[in-house]
Amino acid sequence: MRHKRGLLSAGMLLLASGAAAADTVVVYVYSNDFSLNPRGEPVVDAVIRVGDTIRWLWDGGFHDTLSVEGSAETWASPATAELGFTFDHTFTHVGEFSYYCSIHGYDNFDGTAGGMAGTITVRCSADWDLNGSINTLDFIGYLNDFNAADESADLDGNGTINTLDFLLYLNAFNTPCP
Ligand SMILES: [Cu+2]
Repeated sequence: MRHKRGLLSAGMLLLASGAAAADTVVVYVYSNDFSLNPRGEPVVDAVIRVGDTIRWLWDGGFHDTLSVEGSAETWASPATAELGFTFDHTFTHVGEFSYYCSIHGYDNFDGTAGGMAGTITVRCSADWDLNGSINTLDFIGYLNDFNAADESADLDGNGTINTLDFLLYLNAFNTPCP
């Protein structure tokens, strides 16, 4: 009886802590681009999951990062040339979000930006392979990371990977993705 009650409260805890642990993804800011790669390497825009944080890292030059007008995700960093300066924004909406540097780029006022500009693409949390659709491959991908005890499988972010993390993934997988 005691044991049963314990299981029940574990289940309620699970419902209460639906938010998955999230990653922080670094985007380099340099003259004149935004990229997952440091300067000199191919420019790649970030693709993340809902709840993840983008950390822009100043890597040379005087820049800022601003969301375009009308964006469901809004942020505005200070303009600075300080090497190693960082600015964080946590994304809570699924979609593709354009942004720009107001010194070397511009807002097109149609949801896009030009010049020194980039996009952050935000996928649903069950989209494990980040390809824009949720299917068996995502499930298998999570299962692989779970079995490999990969840190990314620790969805409740408590430092251990166990059944509760698996259930969190299952919940996300069964939740419709906009
Ligand atoms: Cu700039």
